[in-house]
Amino acid sequence: IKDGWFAEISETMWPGQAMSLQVEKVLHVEQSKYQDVLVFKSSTYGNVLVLDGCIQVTERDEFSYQEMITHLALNSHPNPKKALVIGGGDGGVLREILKHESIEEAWLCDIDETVIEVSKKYLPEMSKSYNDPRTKVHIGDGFKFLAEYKNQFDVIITDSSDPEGPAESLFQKPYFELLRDALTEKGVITTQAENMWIHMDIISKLKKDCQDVFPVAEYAYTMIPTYPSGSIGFMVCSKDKNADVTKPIRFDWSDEFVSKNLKYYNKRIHEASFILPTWADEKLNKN
Ligand code: AAT
Repeated sequence: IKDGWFAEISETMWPGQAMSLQVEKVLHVEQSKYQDVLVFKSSTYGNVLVLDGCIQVTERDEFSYQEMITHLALNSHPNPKKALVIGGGDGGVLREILKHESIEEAWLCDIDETVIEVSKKYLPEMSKSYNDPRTKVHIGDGFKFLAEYKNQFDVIITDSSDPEGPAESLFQKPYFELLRDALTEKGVITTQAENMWIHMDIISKLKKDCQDVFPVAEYAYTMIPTYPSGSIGFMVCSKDKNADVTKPIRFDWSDEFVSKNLKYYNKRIHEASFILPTWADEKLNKN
């Protein structure tokens, strides 16, 4: 933080550019066992959670990411009852999972208890789902956790930080094999899959690895002002070779429910999020 502004600088992950937010007040600074944790109140984006210098969520735009990573997966599954989040310590993805009536259990495994603690304190709209009786929390490394479960979850959402740091293993092929094996027969996954303007090489590799492991693997994206370059993508994969994840196969919500409970996701944006600009489409979908 310099002269009242936070700048998200990373020479390796987004060289030569940095999103800046004006800081009204620093709320929390801590070095946890795994990462630097910072929470500040910004002048126009609400409270902001930063890990190792990277913006994780702001109260103003978090819904566009959390709704999309969650509902792209859950609405691509015929009847999701048991869901798991890897990462996602702020609780936002849990909140979205619990909007589905079919859900009986929502599990979360984050490596860092500190993230959960500070979110309960400073991000109440995201962390409220920790009080839901369907929620089960496990603190630990997502990779190790997954290795212990076979044929257990209908949907698994990997809401992880970027591949530099504790989340590195969550971007590698052995992780996708663990995901596949932890899923039930028609299981679906989504993962945080970076930005097409700056990470095309990571995305191409992610897509290839996912296609080796899952019969269906597609890239979708959402707009979000406070992530690098203003958008972020997801890999959406299914174990069911006949599945078409680009269309919601199930959409239980009335127009009234949608306008009251969802701010970004709807049927049409589900379909639209898989349609890529020409250069990205050529790189990712036409080879
Ligand atoms: N909901 C959007 C916020 C995130 S949070 C990413 C979470 O992943 C953090 O809480 C971090 O503690 C957790 N995490 C990191 N590594 C692991 C691991 N190996 N196992 C389990 N949890 C882990 C995503 C932000 C995206 C940022 C884009 N630039």
